[in-house]
Amino acid sequence: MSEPILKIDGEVQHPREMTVEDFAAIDAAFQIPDVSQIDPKRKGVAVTLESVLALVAAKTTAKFLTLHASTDDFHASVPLEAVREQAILIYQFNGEPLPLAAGGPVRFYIRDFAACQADDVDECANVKFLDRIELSVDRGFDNRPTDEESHEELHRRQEGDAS
Ligand SMILES: Nc1nc2c(c(=O)[nH]1)N[C@H]1C(S)=C(S)[C@@H](COP(=O)(O)O)O[C@H]1N2
Ligand SMILES: [Mo]
Repeated sequence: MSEPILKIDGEVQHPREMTVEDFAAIDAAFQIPDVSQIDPKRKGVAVTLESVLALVAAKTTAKFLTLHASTDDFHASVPLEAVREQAILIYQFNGEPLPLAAGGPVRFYIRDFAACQADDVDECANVKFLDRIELSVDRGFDNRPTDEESHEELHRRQEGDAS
């Protein structure tokens, strides 16, 4: 069995940690076998957020979803209702865990994201290196850039990392 790659906790009945095998074991009805069909810039296999929320039995009191990437200390908190049906978790590519270069081992992806900073649920909320999903009553920690300058700087830094 491999290491857990994602922890889900907070307003859920069954907090848990998931391995890549746990993702792969989710029913085929909730798997997206080829994410490039949704967005040609993305690749890999995903499951719906909804299917993972069902596994942990999210409480009805859960109103916010906070996405934590401890690797680079990036966090986004979004209203659960706004992403519930849209979000997927990309976890695999070519039979291997999703590579870091693609935002792995787990990448949060909202199918209909708004332009950066245009909305609460924007492209910036597509958190890479996701290692924890926290459900909560109130909005959680969020350090997405709030102005154009810091946003550009973040993108410059990411491009620097990638090269
Ligand atoms: N962990 C982490 N996730 C992140 C970021 C980041 O800096 N760290 N940047 C965000 C921003 S601002 C954007 S616009 C998208 C960009 O995704 P892309 O590089 O795959 O196009 O990732 C988001 N997810
Ligand atoms: Mo962004």
